[in-house]
Amino acid sequence: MDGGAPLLPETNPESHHQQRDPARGKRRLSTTVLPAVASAVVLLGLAALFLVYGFKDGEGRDDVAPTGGGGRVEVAAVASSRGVVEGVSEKSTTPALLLGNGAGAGGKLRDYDWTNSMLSWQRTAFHFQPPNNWMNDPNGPLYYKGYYHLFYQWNPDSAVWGNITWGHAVSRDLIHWLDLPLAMVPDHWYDINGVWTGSATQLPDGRIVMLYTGATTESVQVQNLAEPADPNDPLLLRWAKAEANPVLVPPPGVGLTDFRDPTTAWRSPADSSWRITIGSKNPDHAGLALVYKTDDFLNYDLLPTLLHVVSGTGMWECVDFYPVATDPAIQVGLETSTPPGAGVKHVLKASLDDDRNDYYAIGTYDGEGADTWTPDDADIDLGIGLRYDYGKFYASKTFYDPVGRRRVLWGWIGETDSERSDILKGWASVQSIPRTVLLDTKTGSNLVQWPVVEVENLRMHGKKFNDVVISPGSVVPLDVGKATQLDIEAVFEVDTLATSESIIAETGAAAYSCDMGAGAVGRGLLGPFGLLVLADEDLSERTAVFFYLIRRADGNLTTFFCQDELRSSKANDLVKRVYGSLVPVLDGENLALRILVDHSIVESFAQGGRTCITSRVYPTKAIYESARIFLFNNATNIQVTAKSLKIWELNSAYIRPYTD
Ligand code: DQQ
Repeated sequence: MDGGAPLLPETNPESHHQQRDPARGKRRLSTTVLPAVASAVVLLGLAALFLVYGFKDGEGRDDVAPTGGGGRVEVAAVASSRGVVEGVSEKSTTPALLLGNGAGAGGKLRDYDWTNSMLSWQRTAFHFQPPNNWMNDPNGPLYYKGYYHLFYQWNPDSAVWGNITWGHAVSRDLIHWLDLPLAMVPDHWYDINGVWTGSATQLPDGRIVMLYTGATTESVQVQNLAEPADPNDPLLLRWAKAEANPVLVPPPGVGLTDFRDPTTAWRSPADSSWRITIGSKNPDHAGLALVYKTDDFLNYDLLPTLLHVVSGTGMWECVDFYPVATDPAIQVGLETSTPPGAGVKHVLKASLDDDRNDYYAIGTYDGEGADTWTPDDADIDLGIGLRYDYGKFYASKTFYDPVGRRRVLWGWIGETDSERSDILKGWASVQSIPRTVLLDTKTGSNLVQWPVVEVENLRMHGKKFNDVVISPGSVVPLDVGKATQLDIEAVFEVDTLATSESIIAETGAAAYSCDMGAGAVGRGLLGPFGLLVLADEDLSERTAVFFYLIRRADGNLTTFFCQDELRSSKANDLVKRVYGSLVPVLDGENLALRILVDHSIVESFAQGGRTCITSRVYPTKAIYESARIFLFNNATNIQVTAKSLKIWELNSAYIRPYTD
């Protein structure tokens, strides 16, 4: 395999650390565009086949009854979800839809008349998606013999959660993917109700151990071990489950369905044996992380102390634990076993089942003593403070990439529509763009996430705008041509005269949050302003990405970064929210944001990735050639200038099924 022609287009991350000039984007056509054009042809062919034959599930049942391009589509068979009865609340939209604007008087959803062309447009072009059906958590990411491997929770039978198996895809560059045959299926008593989430550990001798949660015949959550059946195969096509499985069962005092998602192992700095942590909760509803010690990944000792526990946070799913460098001169990721000490902090992350958000905190790991972790700031402890992403982003996982010397994060972007719509379109969920994660050494108190540099290889023609003035109450159209696959970088300057002289302090930052009031159509003294993406010509649909400043009583500014989906679609059978949070802005910094638009995904990064927001949106009009972008300023007392605006059209990635 190694000596043959590459299966996938290759790019070298080392050559892309420079900021690119959008005007020069076209030059890369010969190296990256042509394979991607070929893939687009394959994808279009596949899409045409889907439209003609519908999406078949594993048993050949039609999940979609397609009509002609503009006709309404109907659900032929309603697959029911098994998540809740099996201990996983996999789809959080239903209750929210019933409470929100989608519900009629009797709590019945008003279904939108989705057409095939609207639904087909929603499929993304450069975010990873399997060919069809339901996907959730990213699992066991790793780099092996020239390939990045991504496994994912997948239902082979339908577009709703259930029958969970491990899908598997490989890439040379984290952007272009070959979707491989299933890595693991539920076929033993210890995982017959699902091959659930797990993580990979690469041992010093190159051996890979994969630990994952299995749901047993009785739906008890146990931990299992699997290894590549052929370590010489760089694609790692076949996996062998250990004879000894399950290698861990819920310990006394831990609920039988509250014991899941083992982490990548790290080496104890004290005795060189391995440690893993597994999420759970206690009877008082405190979320917690158990720590196990192992030498051989078959036998484990539960340590008497918890890695960490936080009251009121409920079940911790998909815990992740990794080191980050504190030295500004070291802008690389750290290998998972990097010991604590000078220049190293540890990040603890948990996915909170209660609210389906990913929280993290930065702190110190005591590896020499009790194997505990302590947050730097108890006020923003895990689950009550910072989040990776303030939009739709869950069950994420990182891995250390030894080639790029970086830590890479993936998250599951779920749907915010109804299960009926997921069945109509035949698929559900997307993985986020892979993001590098570093400690923000300027603030010292948060992470920064940024799309992996290889995304920039997809940049085609770009446009630059400088010094665009956006007066209070105005909307400025930006002529960029096709606006459904974009990479946008914007730097804003706010007229400081106005902010310092004519503004009396608003009631204070505590009085504002992104989701209060009218979102992007509200009018404050110093916000909102930013961009409208996936907007149609007359702005009847648009998704707003914006800043909102508040002058505090002490005269200083507090900055919020928000994303407003309330007017993103005419359809009502959707959850539409205004997401967002505070973003630190240091002295002398301009306001900066980056937005990736990929059909129905808007993934945004403020101030270099200090605060991130991802939306899954469902426009009905602002699609295909009708999608536009605009600048807007709804603040009453500031003039905003887009100092620099770079907008690239992004090519489609090469994501296709593998054939032997
Ligand atoms: N998804 C998996 C579980 C995990 C949950 C099941 C998080 O292992 O806790 O599909 O989304």
